[in-house]
Amino acid sequence: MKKIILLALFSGALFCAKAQNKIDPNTIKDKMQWFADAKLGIFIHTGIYSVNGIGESWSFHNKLISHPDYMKQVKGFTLKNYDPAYWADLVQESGARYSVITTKHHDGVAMYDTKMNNLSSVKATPAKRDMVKPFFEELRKRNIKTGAYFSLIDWTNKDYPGFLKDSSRYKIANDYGRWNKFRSFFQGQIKEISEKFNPDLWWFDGDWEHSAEEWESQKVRQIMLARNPNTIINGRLQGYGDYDTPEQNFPVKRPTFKWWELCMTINDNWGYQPQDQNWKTPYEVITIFVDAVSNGGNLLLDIGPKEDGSIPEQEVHILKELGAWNKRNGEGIFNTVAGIDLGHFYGPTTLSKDSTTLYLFVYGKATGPLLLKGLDNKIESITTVGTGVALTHKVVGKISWSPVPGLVYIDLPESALDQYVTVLKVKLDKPIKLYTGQGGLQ
Ligand code: FHN
Repeated sequence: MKKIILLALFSGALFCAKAQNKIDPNTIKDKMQWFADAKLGIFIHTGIYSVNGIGESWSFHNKLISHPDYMKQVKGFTLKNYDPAYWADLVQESGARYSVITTKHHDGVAMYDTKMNNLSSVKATPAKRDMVKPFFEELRKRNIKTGAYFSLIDWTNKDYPGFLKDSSRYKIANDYGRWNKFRSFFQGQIKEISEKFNPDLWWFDGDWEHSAEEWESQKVRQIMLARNPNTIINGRLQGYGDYDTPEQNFPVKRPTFKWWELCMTINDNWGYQPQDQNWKTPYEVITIFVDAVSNGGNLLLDIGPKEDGSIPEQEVHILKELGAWNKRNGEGIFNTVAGIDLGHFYGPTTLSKDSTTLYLFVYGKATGPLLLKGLDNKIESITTVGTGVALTHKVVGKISWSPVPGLVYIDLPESALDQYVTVLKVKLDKPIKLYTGQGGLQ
């Protein structure tokens, strides 16, 4: 019943990842450091669904198109303008430190040269190309970490129990041999991807259809770690992943997960759909990004290339604007940690790792005076990160005999504002000390 409700909720858009509960964060702390510092990744949904420009996998699962008609798209997948170096350049220009590409979505069509069956961009489409290999090579040349998205669900595979939304092929309990056959198949693909591409990060999807025991999640984790003990695994392996992945939904309160990443579409869909012109603006993307980082998370921003391998111009524009903003203001983002509570500053903040610098993020056209509360430090200087303008401030209401710090009002002239989000760098005399009491005499 639970499974039916979950599936009903799906239109391929909403999903909130389960907290990882089987992996002790202390045992993986070191390998997670690059991920914690990376802050931004670019997600790429590429697949045959871009031929008709329809929903990735879900369109046939939800019976918007028949499965045979959906699969006919393999014949139109040409990749004739696929330029992996350009893709990697674009990822780099956005400021992202990692990129995750779909090696296989729920439709079962591999985007690499799998030897486990013939359903791949290499064997089944006119592209006759492995997309993953050259992309990873180009990313590595640019020092960008590589991520492999892999769908555990494989609705096209004849040995996979699930198929259309209201029909399945069989029940595992009634045909364990068949399930075992599928398990050898998907685990074989995971071994292949490990051996061929050695991803820095694995991004599983679709674990909700079966339990950890059924997927053999623990064994799957070991397959990947045997090849690369440092590889990072997202939290969609029924409790055997390293970090959590809220999807499309923005956390309002700071998540309690140790490591997390918000995955989000750049318009309303994961893959290329020409009718979807509901692009998020650069301002929206940047504020969402800042929000995630200020709460200790990453943003994995998704794009959907066309069947010929070209990237829609609106996506290029947004990635470039994001990159230009990162170039101006990245000091307040990369290699920082989550900021202070909203009670101290009514906006997002981050801290340098030694917490002697506080970064304040000011959205839109707001100008000062901005208010900082409960800061029990001496301020050495305040400047804007992007434009390097020195700002003046005033401490108000400090009572000499009281331990309660005064209010800090910061002047922010309009001329110092960033086009999107302005970042202020507050240099402190020592690691940040905050007063969190209730005021008064205590
Ligand atoms: O069903 C998929 C969906 O198509 C898309 O791939 C997203 C990306 O996170 N994940 C799934 C649902 O959670």
